[in-house]
Amino acid sequence: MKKVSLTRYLVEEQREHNTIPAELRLLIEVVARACKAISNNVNKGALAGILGSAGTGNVQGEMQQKLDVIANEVLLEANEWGGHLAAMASEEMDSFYETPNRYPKGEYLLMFDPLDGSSNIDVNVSIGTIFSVLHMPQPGQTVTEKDFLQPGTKQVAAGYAVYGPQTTLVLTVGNGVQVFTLDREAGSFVQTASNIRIPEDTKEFAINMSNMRHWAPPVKRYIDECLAGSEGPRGKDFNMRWIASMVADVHRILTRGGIFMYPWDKREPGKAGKLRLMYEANPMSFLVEQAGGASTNGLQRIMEIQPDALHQRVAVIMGSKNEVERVTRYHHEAGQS
Ligand code: P6P
Repeated sequence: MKKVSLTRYLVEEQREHNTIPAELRLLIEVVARACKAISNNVNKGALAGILGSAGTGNVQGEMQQKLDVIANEVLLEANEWGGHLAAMASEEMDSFYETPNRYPKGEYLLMFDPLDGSSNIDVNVSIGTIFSVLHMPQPGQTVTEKDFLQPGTKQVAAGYAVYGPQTTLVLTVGNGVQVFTLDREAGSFVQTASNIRIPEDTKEFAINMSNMRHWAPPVKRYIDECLAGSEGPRGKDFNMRWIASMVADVHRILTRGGIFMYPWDKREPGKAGKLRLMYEANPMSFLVEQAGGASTNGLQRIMEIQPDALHQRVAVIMGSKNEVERVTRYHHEAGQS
């Protein structure tokens, strides 16, 4: 594969498919540079005294890690001055952050989970940054939360960086899924895979099994069948993986197939699920669908859900198409509401 930098990919994609206007290209390059800076911080870890709790909580009611706060700051500072954004929203912030009046406002909205999988930071397990890009409905107007509340089908770009053995950026602008690996010597992301595809079938499922007693029947039925293996109704043995870092689990699925599930459970019946729709489920769903996979909340395509709140949560079932369709079918058969 010829060495194609992220910048060259974006320029050539714009030239050939007109999918990446200059402002969007700038946005993606700025986010990529911010992910490089976050990667450098993550890699320092204890050496820089940035592990452990920040001693503050976020809107999710979660204890923030020092690196959560650092990653959030890096993304805000990198993006606020470029003139490509009207506003940003983050898992770590109660409300959105409008581009300050001292800078020009752009036509895009950027949402992100600055550091997903924080419980893995102190134990040196892969974590990542997830981002989603929407058009500002009325550029130039004062931004309101309502401007963010667009279904996932309206995303113009989505991606994540996974900070693992390699630092990898996975991106879609609606024309397939492209993978870039950080070349630390050159300090740039280089394309290492193009138009990746998720196998429609799999033998690998990802779910937190300790929640089994809380699941709705269709999820229990599906997992029981996987556990029954070749002697059971599926006629094949399954393997299980759970990294407790959505970015790492979804990256594995984009790389070799699988199904990722964080379903609704009865502990918090009022909450649709644990994961957040706008900056976790929607961007990951865009990537998964662009790679030939499927993504539902058990009943409907996640990207068709009309959001009603910035931090709303959603049940997530995504990955290999035939497996996601099976779980979704089980929900419909159960008349699961
Ligand atoms: P549990 C990380 O906190 C996260 O939001 C996702 O990245 C991950 O898939 C999930 O929560 C893990 O949740 O309940 O297994 O710790």
